Amino acid sequence: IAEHADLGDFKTLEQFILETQSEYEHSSGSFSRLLRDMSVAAKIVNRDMRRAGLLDIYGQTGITNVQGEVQKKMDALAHKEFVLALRRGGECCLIGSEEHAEAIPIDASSESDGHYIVLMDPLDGSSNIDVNVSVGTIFSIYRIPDDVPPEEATLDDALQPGTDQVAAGYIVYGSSTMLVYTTGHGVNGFTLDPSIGEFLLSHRNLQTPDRGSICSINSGNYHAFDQGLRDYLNWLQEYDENDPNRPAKTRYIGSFVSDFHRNMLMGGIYMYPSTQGNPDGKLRLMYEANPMAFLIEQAGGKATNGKTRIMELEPESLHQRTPLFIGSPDMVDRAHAFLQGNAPQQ
Ligand code: P6P
Repeated sequence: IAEHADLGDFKTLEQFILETQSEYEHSSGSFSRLLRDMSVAAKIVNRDMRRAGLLDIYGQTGITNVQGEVQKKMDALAHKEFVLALRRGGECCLIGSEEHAEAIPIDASSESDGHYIVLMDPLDGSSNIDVNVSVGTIFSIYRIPDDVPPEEATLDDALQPGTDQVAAGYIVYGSSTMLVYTTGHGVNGFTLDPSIGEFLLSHRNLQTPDRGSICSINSGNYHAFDQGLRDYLNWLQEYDENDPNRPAKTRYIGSFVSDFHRNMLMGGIYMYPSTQGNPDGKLRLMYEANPMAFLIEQAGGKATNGKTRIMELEPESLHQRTPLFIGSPDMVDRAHAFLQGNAPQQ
């Protein structure tokens, strides 16, 4: 049988990391182990996520997190699993999490250089958990400045612009569980085969279409939108016999990771602008907008705050929010044209 087996493209995440990272990082392998640690936590969260209803861990801890949102048990569990995996791995020295007001120092293990910082939203879209809608984990990885010993790393060392990220990725716990990440050399997606507990390469070198027909936005905030954005949304809904992408389809799951993932694959734009309830936008810069901006740019797309490239924004705090326009490049450009009042006539 062996000589006839179709080798196909069977490649585990670990094999892929070993093959690709050795080209990029100095020989320490520390970064590769960090990615492995993240994938281990992802498998544990996935396991708990798939059993949540049975283990009665839906529902709430009653704790209110720094966002003022009541923490769901799965939120807290996901946060704990990622922190534990990173502590065990010892490759990072500082964690920033949506679920924790302050940065969390981690004792880097003696045998690693531990120069990495992980910023994460352990479980984004958690309001969907109890209604069994897809949710996801988002992470962003930086190196601490070379002159900072790991044990002295502070939050200031984490507040670097998105352009300084060394890696970014997400796990989407959907109809299947996928881990998608970039280290600045393209975007690759891995689908979990639960029967063998391995993430297998399923989406090599993802590229997002230049334009698409999907618009993801909470139209319930229409009353608060600038006129330019209203004009863009109205333009998207107009029929144009010469434009296969209009009228656009509205797809808004209420779970950023899922909306982002679908739009990256099919083409589309996700927008969370300034609203009455969230005048600075709702998405957080450091562990939602920046990592997804890194990914979408590596996939050929764009991410801005309506004016400025997300990854060039100078961070001021761990949990700061930003308006976000992210997805197919032509759609982000078109949104900008409307926002700046020079809407194209056609
Ligand atoms: P709204 C989830 O809380 C989240 O941060 C994103 O995942 C999602 O796209 C957005 O908020 C939904 O917010 O205000 O439209 O319900």
